[in-house]
Amino acid sequence: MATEPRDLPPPVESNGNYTGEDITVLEGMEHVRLRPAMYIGSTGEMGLHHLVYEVVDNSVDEALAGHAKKIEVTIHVDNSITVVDDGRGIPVDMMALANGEKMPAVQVVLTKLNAGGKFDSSNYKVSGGLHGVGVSCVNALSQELNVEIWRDGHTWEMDFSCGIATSELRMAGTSKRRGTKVHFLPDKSIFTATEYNYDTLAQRLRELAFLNKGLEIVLTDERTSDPKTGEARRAEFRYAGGIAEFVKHLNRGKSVLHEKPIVMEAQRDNVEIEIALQYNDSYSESVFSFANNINTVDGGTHLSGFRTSLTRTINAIGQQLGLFKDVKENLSGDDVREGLVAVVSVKLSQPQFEGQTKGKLNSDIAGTVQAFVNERLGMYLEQNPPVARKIINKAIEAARAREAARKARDLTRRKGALDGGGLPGKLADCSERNPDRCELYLVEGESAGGTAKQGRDRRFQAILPLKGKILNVEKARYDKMLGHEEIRAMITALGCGIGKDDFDAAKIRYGKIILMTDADVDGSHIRTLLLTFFFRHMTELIKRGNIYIAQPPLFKIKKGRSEQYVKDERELNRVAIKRASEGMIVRHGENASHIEGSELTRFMGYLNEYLAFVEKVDKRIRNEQLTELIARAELTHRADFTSKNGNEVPAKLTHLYDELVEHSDDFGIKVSKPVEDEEHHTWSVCYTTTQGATRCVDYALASSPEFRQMMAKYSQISQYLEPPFLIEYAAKATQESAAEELEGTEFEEGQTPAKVKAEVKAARRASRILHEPVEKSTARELFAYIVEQGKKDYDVQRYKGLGEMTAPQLWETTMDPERRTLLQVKLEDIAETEAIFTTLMGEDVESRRKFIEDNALDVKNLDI
Ligand code: 0RA
Repeated sequence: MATEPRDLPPPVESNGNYTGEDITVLEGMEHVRLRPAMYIGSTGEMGLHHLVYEVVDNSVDEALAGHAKKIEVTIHVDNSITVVDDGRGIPVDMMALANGEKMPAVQVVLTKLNAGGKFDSSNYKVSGGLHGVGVSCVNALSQELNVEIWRDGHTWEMDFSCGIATSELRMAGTSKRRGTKVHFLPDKSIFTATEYNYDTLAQRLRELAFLNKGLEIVLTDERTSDPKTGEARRAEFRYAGGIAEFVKHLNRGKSVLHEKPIVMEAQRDNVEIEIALQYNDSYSESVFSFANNINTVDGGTHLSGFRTSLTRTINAIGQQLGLFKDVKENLSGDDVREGLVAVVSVKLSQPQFEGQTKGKLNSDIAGTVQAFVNERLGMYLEQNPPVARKIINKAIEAARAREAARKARDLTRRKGALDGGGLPGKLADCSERNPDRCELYLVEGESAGGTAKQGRDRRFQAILPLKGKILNVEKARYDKMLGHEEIRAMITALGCGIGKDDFDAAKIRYGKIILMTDADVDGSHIRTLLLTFFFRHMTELIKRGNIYIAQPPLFKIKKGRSEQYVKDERELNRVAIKRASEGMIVRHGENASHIEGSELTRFMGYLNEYLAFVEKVDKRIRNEQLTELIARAELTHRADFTSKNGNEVPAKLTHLYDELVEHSDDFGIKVSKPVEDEEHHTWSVCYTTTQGATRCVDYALASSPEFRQMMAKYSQISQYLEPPFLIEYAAKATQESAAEELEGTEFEEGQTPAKVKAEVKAARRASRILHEPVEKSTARELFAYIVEQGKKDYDVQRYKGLGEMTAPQLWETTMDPERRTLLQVKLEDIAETEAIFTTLMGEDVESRRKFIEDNALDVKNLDI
């Protein structure tokens, strides 16, 4: 770490040692589980991600104290998380508690609330999660938590569940490493959200790397794999330049007024201050402030100190340089912040935060920061007059434009164009008046708008069709924006006004504002333009969760005149499986027992999930047939890898070894004798491929989340999984005529549909014998064959335009609250949202083209 030394706060413990008595347990772990929101803010997506930040913050503390250099975060396939650092390792020695009980320090850290604080009080702890509650909260809220510690030449392990130790601390083996690994699975009975968002974690970890220069953070997402390389998605964050690089990152794709960010850093009055700023030629402001690595979204004393000084300094230098000859008033704060990108980061001991979300710094440091910026920024601008001139001239231009905009707004306001007075002509309003029940669809194009008007439920759904591309508000000043017809129509329809003085979110006429655009490049561009508008001018609506994105179906399947829309790839497979498994028998294994009908459909569903995990596990094995064979060895417990008397190879592993040797020619592998691993005292079997790669079936593989999940699915269907598989199916023609027969039948009294169905079934069964069975030797091939059969004769199209659908289809697939899925637009991280908008909206045509290409059809990436 390249940070300057800091003054230490007065130590609480005179000798710096911790003892059991020091740990004040304020409340039990039960309370954390009872009132999780009190500790981590929410049990939704935010809280779920907080668990990661909480653990990572402990590792960042190790880094800030100079003991760790690298932190690795992994998202596993079951949405469990592993955080590994190369710090000192959580202490493992025995401690005496206040009640005389003794337990290992690591258990204290992980099971006693606020224990961390006591340990660290002799350190200079500057980091801290948003709630700073400690890793014991993460433990309390995890179904499962395992620690591995490398310390003093040993490997230590301990397991927990819901905050309670489920094992002793064990010395598992020997190791030269140093550090801590924490693996946890958030408790599904507590969290309402269970899926980690890669981008959310990436943003925060990148931010931490920017804020702590030199620290390396690696994020890996084992749930995904690159279609080309098969590798898990991965990002490495390490910035030697710290927040100066942060500012450059925020300005990427923009035209900057000066090449290098202005950087000011020093320690004043026990506060470490780091500020970087760089102007671009846009009209918006992006200033981010942090206190002890926490993003202070509501600013606070550090930010106001900076702002005050910025305005003062720029006015003072402007006077000095004689730039204000024909400017009447001083430049305002808004003027000097137009086009400003800045990061203000302070680190101090015992920071005071205000408000429930700790979004505002309250410590008395405004004067310190202001004096510091006065001095450093003043000096910089004096020494760099060309830069000073550019910045000040831009601010002067901003002041003039602001005056013009004020006049324009007054004019439009007088004409009544922006209040709800006269609604736009092309708005098809709803009859309901209570905003909570009303929805406004902003629809791309007049024609889709027309379809939506016919398809909607006019009681609560209003439609506003938008013509062509709306104005890019990123590139236009206020007055020009208010002159744009589509934007004016939108503002009027929304009814909440616009601008600093007039906007009032409470006046919104619709609780849900739903963007409905085509699933193509143009559509995603229009959606982005709309989001830019809301982001820049009605941020509050995004914060309140009023903005949504409609999700039209992704596929259309057609056969003859009948057509069906399906939501996504999963559903497409489900439909295909259902179709194919009608009239099909699958025999499996040596004794050829068979499955058919609904049992087969259900089996296919499980098989689909099982194969998804086989694919993940196969990232390590690289031969699916071999992976399936390893699954059949059923190595699920640690005991399967250990032997009672220590030096005997465990039975299941011996069996696997024999199987591998037997099939070594088929797989092209060379198997070596089982070996015992030093670090964990477990046995493993390894083999070498023809390419020379050595792979091992060991406890690490078997305890990986993907392997566990694969085995969980395996156990549901293991009885059916013995190859070979024989597929017998009904003649296509017979199937079809049977289906037609069923559809066309008008049922007479006494003739039940069930009876007709039974007849059709019998006809199919009879026709089957006419066909040669098809043989498949792996579960994967079986699955692929059945899906292929299900898609046969059906025309599967990637659906494109909203205009393709009829009004009833649009209602059924996209607008009906009972059946649709809406994506809520979130403002999780303004910094990154800003960067994405810049990529899309800014000058850099090449990066914009690439971004749109990469993301055009992936709506999720725009779920900002
Ligand atoms: C308590 C005391 C010490 C280190 C830690 C906790 C610690 C916790 C975590 C959590 C993740 N990684 C961690 N690394 C360290 C001080 C250790 C000492 O004095 O040796």
